[in-house]
Amino acid sequence: MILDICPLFINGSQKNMPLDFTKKIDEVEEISIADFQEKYFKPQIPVKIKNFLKDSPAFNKWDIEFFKNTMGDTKVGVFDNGENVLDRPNNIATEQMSLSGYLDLITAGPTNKRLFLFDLLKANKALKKDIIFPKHVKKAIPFTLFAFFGGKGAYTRLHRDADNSNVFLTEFYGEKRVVLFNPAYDNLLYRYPYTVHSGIDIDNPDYEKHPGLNFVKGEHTYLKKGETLFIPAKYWHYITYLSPGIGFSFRSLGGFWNTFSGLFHVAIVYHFDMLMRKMFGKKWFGFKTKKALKRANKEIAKIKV
Ligand SMILES: O=C(O)CCC(=O)C(=O)O
Repeated sequence: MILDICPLFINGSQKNMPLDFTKKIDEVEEISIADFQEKYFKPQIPVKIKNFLKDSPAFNKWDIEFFKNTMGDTKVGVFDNGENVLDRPNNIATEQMSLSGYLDLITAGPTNKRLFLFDLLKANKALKKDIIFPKHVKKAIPFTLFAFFGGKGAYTRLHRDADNSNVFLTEFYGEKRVVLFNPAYDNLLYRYPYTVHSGIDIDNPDYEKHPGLNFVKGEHTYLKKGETLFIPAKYWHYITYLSPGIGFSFRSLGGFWNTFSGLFHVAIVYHFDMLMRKMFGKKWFGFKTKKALKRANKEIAKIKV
């Protein structure tokens, strides 16, 4: 169990402190299959691998111009962090536009508009040949190639992935900061029940409202062109775009129980939550918020014993 008490709290000076995600994620230039399996995949420890996809044509090919020239007319769903962001499912876009129009927008200046889980292969099957899955990735899920685009200043709220798969997030253009938290912090990060996201503000935490954050420690890295981050199954992530960025992720199954509970979430829990949202609106969100607070308080009480 990784719960370990944050020293800021012990000193009694927790107010207005930034959240502790100061630990740096391990980085390697390249890694053998055996080392990756033993040091990172089996123990489920995050690692940044700088040249993981160096044999893939995409490594030197995918950038703003490439996407504009090859699929600029494709219609894409665009997300933002506007109203109700904490009570929104992550798969419903707020507006539609052409990919080329979107790329013009993010290169013109800062914007919080993002493409999230944009299904690259559905939009353009030919892209498949640009990616060669490294042999390190066992049980890769071959039909998922999700892209993430964002403008400078865009961010994704703190969440973990609903399908509980292992994620290999690779950046092709620009730079982003990625903050990760171990899945054991689920309650202390105030996950809304029936969802896989949290309402806490990582960059500006409110310790009075969310005292559980005193007990949470995260880790971080910066992802630049060509670099891949291995995010183990169920790890929480929070991503900020430091420049316009283009990345994508591929996935591998996260073990029997993770896969089963992930499928259960996607097939049942998600739809139950959507139904309750429709029926009870803000009241349902209020109920989930209270429940998240209760769970965190219970966890804090256990730690303090
Ligand atoms: O890079 C991004 O914009 C988001 C990535 C992400 O949230 C994910 O892989 O689940």
